Amino acid sequence: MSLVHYEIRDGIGVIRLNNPPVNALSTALRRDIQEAFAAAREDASEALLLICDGRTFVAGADISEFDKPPQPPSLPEVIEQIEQSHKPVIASLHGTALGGGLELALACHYRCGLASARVGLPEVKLGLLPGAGGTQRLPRLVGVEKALKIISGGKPIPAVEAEKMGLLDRVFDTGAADLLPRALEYAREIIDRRAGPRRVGELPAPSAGAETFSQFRQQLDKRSRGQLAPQLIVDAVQAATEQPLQRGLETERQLFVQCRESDQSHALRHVFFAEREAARVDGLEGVEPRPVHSVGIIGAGTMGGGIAMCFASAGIPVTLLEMNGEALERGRAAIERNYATAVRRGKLDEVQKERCLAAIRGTTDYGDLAQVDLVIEAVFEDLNVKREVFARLDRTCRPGAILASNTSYQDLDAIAAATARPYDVVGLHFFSPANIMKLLEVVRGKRTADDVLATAMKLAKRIGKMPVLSGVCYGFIGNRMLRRYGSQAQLCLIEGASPEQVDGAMESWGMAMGPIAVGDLAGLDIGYRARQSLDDEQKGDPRSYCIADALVEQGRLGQKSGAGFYRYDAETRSRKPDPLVASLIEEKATEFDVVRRTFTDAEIRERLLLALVNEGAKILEEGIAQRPGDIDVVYIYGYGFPAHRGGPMFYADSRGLRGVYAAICDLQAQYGGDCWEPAPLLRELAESEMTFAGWAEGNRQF
Ligand code: 3H9
Repeated sequence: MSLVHYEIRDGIGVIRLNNPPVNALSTALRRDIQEAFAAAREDASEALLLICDGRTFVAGADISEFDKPPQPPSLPEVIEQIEQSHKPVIASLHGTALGGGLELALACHYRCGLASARVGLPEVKLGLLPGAGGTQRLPRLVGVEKALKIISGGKPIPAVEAEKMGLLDRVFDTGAADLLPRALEYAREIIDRRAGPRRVGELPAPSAGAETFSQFRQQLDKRSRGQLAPQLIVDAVQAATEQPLQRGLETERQLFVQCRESDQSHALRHVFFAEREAARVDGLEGVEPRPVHSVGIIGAGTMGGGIAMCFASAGIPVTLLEMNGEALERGRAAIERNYATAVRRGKLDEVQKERCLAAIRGTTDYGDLAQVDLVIEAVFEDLNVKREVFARLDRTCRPGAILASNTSYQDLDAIAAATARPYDVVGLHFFSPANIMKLLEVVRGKRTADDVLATAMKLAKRIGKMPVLSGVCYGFIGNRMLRRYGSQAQLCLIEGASPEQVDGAMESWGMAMGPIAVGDLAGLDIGYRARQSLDDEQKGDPRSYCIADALVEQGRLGQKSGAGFYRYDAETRSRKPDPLVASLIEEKATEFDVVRRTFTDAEIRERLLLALVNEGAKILEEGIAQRPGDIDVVYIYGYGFPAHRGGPMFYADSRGLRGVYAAICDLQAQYGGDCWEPAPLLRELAESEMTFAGWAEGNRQF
């Protein structure tokens, strides 16, 4: 059956695309579009209208086809055919016209659409550049500077803004049902005006001085350090100013293929699909989630306040509970400050801010939680305190309410056991600052009910989070791996590297922030306090925390106290190495009989990254994570792992598990310890020349 329906309405040939879910330009769709335009060429229609069924206009090329051999017709061929049509062609947009979808619209002679539509060229987020004329046509239409911004930023823009810059010709402020009649009227107007085809490709080449490009490249160097696509985007747009259309299109094609074949694009495409997959819990298909109309949050500290903001911003009323009025007031003031910052940064307007604040009601009375649909506990990280809270919730909340804990380390099953309804208990591990960070670990206890889990996954999306399922273990997926990573960073220090070398080695590789600086940012007292509740075995190798403990005992808690591993400038918060810390590290090395040596950056990276991979393999094998891609999503969204490297498990797969396993065995021989005990799954996959991804796929089929 054809994916394109064609009919003539009042002299206008209506070409309707229907390729759910997002009308991606698969081979079959490209072929059917080509056939429809060929059929329309000689018929009685006076103009052609390109429109889509379903929730959106075309969302781009079909990303899943990029790893397969290309099949004709190519998108540039289809686009050329449309642009050359001798009848005027009008694109009619709704939803999102993205990537190849916007390029298709740019091949049309006129563009109209709903005011609610958004348009963009997000290829850069996949490590690509627009490969079907976007880098050549967009600057001809909107100028070089705007085009550079749109293409290298990848962020879709609203239709109204697009109209202002001449990217859209007509915007309709109506609902989706009226799009077709309004677009037909617009097409009729074009016929009556005898406006004829207006080809973007025939507009004069855009102009810009060499300086525009060099300045933009410099900005990109800072913003997207180490990434290929943004730089090649500038090359492609520059070609539009220097070459005639056909040559420019060839240049764009070459650069597109270079990007498509790059490791970075493979990694980013993996992340695209992993993000979507992570939101699915195997075995929960068809389970009906519980309705959630109201939420209670216990604890108005940094975490509780941030969580309250997530729900309030999504329009879900929140009851925020604290022990006393003073704590509640402090929490409320912090929330107000955060919303005020969002307004200052243009993310919210005053009306939205007031609406959000009005959605949060403070209380000190547990009774006010009796009727809410979901309660999230965000109190002090102590098992007994949390169990008391849950016992109380059990007595207070209505039957069927979901009881969630935001714990980052405690045993969720032990918390659930404090209630008579462990099946209603789930972990919702938000990351700090909770109103900003996208990651949400949804923790499934031994007895969590399926519909509770389904509710948590769905709700996460509603509040704009990226949910990933985790089983119960110390630290769940992210913090369990972080512990290994952080320990290795500390061991590198005591063995001879400086804090700035460790951070520099990871940041130059692409991590958003090095591990030592992250510790200072989070506050060294947090780990210190957490260690107080552990026995020596749980604490691990004392060499991996003795320096941090000593710093805390000197009152150096990190950024918040002006000093931790680094010294911080009070105003700019920029970090500076501190000779006192260098001496402290040496002292500790002497105390623990460690002979210090020099490190290369590569050695530091090897230890830190392989520590993540080995622990990740254990997590996978134990079934704590559903899939390797889930672990990648956790690390990218929660811990600043560079998306263009695909996450730790993708990194290991791309490097080859045989080599990874051999390197971990070498580290084990050199350093010993639990961290380097190779994960049995890793050994098995290395020996059978497999990848984590291949193993996960096989498991699923099995
Ligand atoms: C490109 O166009 C290159 C050209 O310049 C040159 C070519 C020569 N392909 O996100 P959702 C699937 S590069 C294949 O959950 P939403 C997605 O995997 C492309 N599949 O929905 C999911 O499948 P499943 C440039 C795609 O409503 C389902 O659709 N375009 C594609 O939250 C629903 O997706 C982009 O980068 C695709 N292009 O958001 C746009 N897009 O249900 C990428 C989606 O099995 N897409 N799927 O998991 C998006 O940003 C969002 O999907 C969109 C809808 C905003 C459209």
